[in-house]
Amino acid sequence: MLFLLKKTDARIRGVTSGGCPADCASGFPNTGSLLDPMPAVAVTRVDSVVRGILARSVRTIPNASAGPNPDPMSNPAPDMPLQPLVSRPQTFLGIPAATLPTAGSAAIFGAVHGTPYASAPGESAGETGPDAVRRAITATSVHIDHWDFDFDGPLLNDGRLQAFDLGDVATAHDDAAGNRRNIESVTRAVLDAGAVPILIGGDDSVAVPFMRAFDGREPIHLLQIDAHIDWRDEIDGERFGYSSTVRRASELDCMASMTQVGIRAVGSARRQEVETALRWGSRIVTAAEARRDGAEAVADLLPRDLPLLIHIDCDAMDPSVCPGVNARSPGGLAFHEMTALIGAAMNGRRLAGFSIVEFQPRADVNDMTAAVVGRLVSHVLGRLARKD
Ligand SMILES: [Mn+2]
Repeated sequence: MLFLLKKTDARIRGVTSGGCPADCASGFPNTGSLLDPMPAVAVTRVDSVVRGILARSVRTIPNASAGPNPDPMSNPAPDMPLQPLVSRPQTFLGIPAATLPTAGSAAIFGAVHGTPYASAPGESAGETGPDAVRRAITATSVHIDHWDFDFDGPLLNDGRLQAFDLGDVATAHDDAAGNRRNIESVTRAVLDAGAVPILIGGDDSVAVPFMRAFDGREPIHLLQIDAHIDWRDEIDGERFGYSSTVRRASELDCMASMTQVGIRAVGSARRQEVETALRWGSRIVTAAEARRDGAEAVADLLPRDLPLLIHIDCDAMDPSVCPGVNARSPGGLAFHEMTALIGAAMNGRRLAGFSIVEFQPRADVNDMTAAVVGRLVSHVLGRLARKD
């Protein structure tokens, strides 16, 4: 019954989490038995396992906060049942909604909140990133079964790929521990179902629990495409914020190796972060190098014997392509350079998961970024639909 904790509970559990050496060693607060790694189960058992998680997660909120309620997720109405997944009025490209994907399918879900820095402003009322992407891509692509000229056929290859929209992970601006718990839990459930998780953020901190969900499984290679390396151990004491995503990923047992592409200009990294990343074994490919050498050459740097986790920060792309980000950095990748890199990376490699983060709707210009994010996710679907 404690799966989705509200603010007060989360604070209490955060304070009392010091007595959990295993969890504290990994830097995560004690999240209780529900976050214990789920046992390996046969696919036929997955459905009941996930349903069990969902059933245990339903929780009644006895008291709603007083005052204005711009965000129903952070201030639920009295007695509103909460689950880790919240269905949305529109699905991505009109694909079926589901709470449990089938084996071999692609499972798209949004996560609006992760671990905000204390200095970060709360989100403004209005459309969230995942919903803006759903609306923009569905409006511009019209019908998913129409001819897609990027793939010389319908996007999902006449049903070769099943894709589902799980809705959004239940998150709240001021419940970072709960957000991490829910994002990891939903991602683990998707992986247990044998589906490929596709996450739409949210800022880059939503990828911390997303990547953690891959731990305890097979070794993977991380392809991070970003203007920034995100190797800070902490900022103002926060270790799970958007500048620490790759640092936290590097600490996972499953993270065998990584390549960071599109890096440029100045971010949160100082000399010590660069040295730490290189000492760990990260291969850093700057935006200038990626442009000079091309997508195929960059993809050739990736191992062929490891499943690939592709993680994109929208600021990897040029602001003229993706203006809707918090940190616009000139000199980024063009759209066709990004799709070429995704395609070359997925060619001959199994995709373990995909995440795209840092789309900020209030900084967008006429839905440009929303459409680009939607189309990049579509490219991943199109590639998955054309695997052997
Ligand atoms: Mn970035």
